[in-house]
Amino acid sequence: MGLLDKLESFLGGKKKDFNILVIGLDNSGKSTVVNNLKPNDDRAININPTVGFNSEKVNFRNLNLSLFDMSGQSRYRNLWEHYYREADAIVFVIDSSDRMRFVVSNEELNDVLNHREIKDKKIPLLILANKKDAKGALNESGLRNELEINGIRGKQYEIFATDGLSGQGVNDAFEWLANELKKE
Ligand SMILES: Nc1nc2c(ncn2[C@@H]2O[C@H](COP(=O)(O)OP(=O)(O)OP(=O)(O)O)[C@@H](O)[C@H]2O)c(=O)[nH]1
Ligand SMILES: [Mg+2]
Repeated sequence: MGLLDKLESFLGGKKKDFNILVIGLDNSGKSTVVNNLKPNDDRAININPTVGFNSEKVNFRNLNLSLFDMSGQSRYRNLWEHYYREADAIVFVIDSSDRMRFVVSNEELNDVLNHREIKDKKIPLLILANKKDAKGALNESGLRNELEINGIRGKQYEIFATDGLSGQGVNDAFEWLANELKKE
């Protein structure tokens, strides 16, 4: 803990515990990204499609993040909304090489943003254009053009291209998120 953080917590400090909801279509790489945020020794070697959800606690830039890594399979997507009320941030993961499903992904994102529990909540939204290493992947500005984000209403959002396997871009993305959370 840095001196400033110590001083902050001594003074009654700022909130440090945050619930992060990690959502997006199945196979977009949510669990892989979450795994990459863990210390080397704690990382899983194999990642299977998530059943229901998994929760993981990660310390990032002195923040205690509880990551709710939801399953993206259609039959489990109705679970997402049960976590909207408690969410301090949303991470929406898109497979940037899965052009066939951009439309579905976009629809799901807009459904989340227009949900009654989310639409007036001023929480940060981090969009990951994941699998940037994969053949045919759109880069972050390509995805920005492709996405039609409606109902963002006062939320801060940013798009980062990531490779969940190597971790490229993941740190920068969560750095942005941590800074947004620290503003709260
Ligand atoms: N090339 C490449 N493959 C990735 C990347 N991220 C994840 N994958 C692969 O994509 C597949 C799905 O990854 P998961 O992390 O299980 O995806 P998920 O979004 O958690 O899927 P569900 O739990 O079913 O919703 C796995 O085979 C991963 O190895 C990436 O950045 N690049
Ligand atoms: Mg998963």
